[in-house]
Amino acid sequence: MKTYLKIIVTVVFVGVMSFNANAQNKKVETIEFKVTGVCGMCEERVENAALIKGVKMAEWDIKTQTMKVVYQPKKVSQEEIEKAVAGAGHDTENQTAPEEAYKKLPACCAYKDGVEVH
Ligand SMILES: [Cu+2]
Repeated sequence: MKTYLKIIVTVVFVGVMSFNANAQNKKVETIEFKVTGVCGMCEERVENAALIKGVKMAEWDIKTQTMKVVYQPKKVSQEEIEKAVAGAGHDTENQTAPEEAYKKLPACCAYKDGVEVH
């Protein structure tokens, strides 16, 4: 009978622990950082680029040039998210878009070449 009880306690304990670990992995945080862009096409591009693994939501505001991201810190870092956005051709607060990626942007999105927000 004692062994039986020990097994039950162990099973419950292991269950609670793995439930906790799971909850930890799913914990989300919200961050904001600057992303440069000029139009609705940019919005779609930067939001899609930010939606990498571990990112739950990405919303870019053209007026404030600010990207709001809800993500799981256990799965992805702010640096990785900003790099993904920069990789799509848009400078972020801490990452510069590679020249090749910027050159691929349509003319209406060429924010570094005097194109204003429109
Ligand atoms: Cu654009």
